[in-house]
Amino acid sequence: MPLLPILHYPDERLHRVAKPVDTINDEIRCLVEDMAQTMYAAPGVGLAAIQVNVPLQIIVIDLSDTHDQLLTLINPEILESRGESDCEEGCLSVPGIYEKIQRAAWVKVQAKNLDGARFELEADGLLAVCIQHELDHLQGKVFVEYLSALKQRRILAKLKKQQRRAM
Ligand code: K1U
Ligand code: ZN
Repeated sequence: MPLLPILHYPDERLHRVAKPVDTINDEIRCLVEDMAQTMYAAPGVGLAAIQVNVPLQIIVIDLSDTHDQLLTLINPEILESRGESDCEEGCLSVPGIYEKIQRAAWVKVQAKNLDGARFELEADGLLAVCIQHELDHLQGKVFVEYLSALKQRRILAKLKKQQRRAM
């Protein structure tokens, strides 16, 4: 299973709006498998296809320690949301940056699974936060864009420094 390179903010390709998946075929199933392995190896608890340079509406999430609770959401849509939560978030495309972001505390989401069957899922806690974070990726939005302009400038400077050190 090849690990896929993850795009790093401020790469403009992270700002594309992902397109719906028309047909769930072997190519899509292979991509989902590679995304899952890439997420586990990073390590992370979620990954959107746009982060591996595929602008399609595909998300994988696994909050388990055992890496055996993979959730695949294809063409996901939030149907309902309630409440407020202030949770610290990270992002595999913004390495080393963790910030509190205000989101809905509870969401009901509809998506297709790998068999093409539609399902609904109700989530709270970290799963609700992760679903909203990944759905933002599908709209071309990265979590740091919720922060003030000053914080965003500081984050960009820190990322540039990290990138220079890695060269
Ligand atoms: O979208 C991403 O880049 C994945 C992101 C998901 C996420 C985490 C926390 C709040 C909102 C969204 C990550 O997985 S960041 C890494 C992380 O949270 C983690 C890493 C190792 C173990 C456990 C968590
Ligand atoms: Zn992210």
